[in-house]
Amino acid sequence: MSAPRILIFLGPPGSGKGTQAKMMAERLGLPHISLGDLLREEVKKDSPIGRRAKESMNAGKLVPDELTIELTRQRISRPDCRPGFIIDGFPRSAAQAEALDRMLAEKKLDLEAVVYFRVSEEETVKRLLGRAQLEGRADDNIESIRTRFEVYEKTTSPLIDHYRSLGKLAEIDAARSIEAISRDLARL
Ligand code: B4P
Repeated sequence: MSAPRILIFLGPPGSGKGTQAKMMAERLGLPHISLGDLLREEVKKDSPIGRRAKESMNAGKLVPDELTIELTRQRISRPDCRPGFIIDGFPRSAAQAEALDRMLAEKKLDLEAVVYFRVSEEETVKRLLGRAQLEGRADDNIESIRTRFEVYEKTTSPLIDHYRSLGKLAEIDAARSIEAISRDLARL
């Protein structure tokens, strides 16, 4: 049996990591784990996690690490993750990266690669404002988008160097069309 394939998709809000993670997961027959989607489900259910997460999410801030770490731990322990998984939106902080390292080590699993979606703030703001008109997501408004970008720069972007130093980083020019990016990813 081949080793489980574990891929992390990392990038600023609106970089297309969610879009591409979903497509690649379908192509490889692996589960796609989106922390944003998992959290939005909790909010919809009005669960204790959802109630704690809602305010931070709408404001574009990170929800507390302990919630996302617990959600991730539960999700990756499900049997469908045995052949591997593609995770987007986690880790988003040094504490989350350390927790994920520990979870993988406990399961004796190796991280295959971290795909970093490189794109400017200007381009992603345009995309997210476009999505706001189509889907009306509570956090797709200009204030929340700016905050999400600031949080990304300060707390999440240091993970790029961390994974680069581990030799795990694969960088992708995410300022192009969905199809062009998808073609590049298929060659990974
Ligand atoms: P997410 O749901 O992850 O939201 P996001 O960062 O904005 O990314 P999303 O996946 O939606 O966008 P994508 O790049 O696919 O998180 C939402 C909130 O949840 C966070 O702000 C935070 O509060 C909380 N949260 C989530 N994870 C957390 C964690 N680990 N710790 C703490 N808090 C956490 O881009 C999507 C848009 O761009 C789409 O509209 C798509 O159509 C468009 N698009 C994609 N590719 C494109 C392309 N190549 N060209 C043009 N448009 C494109």
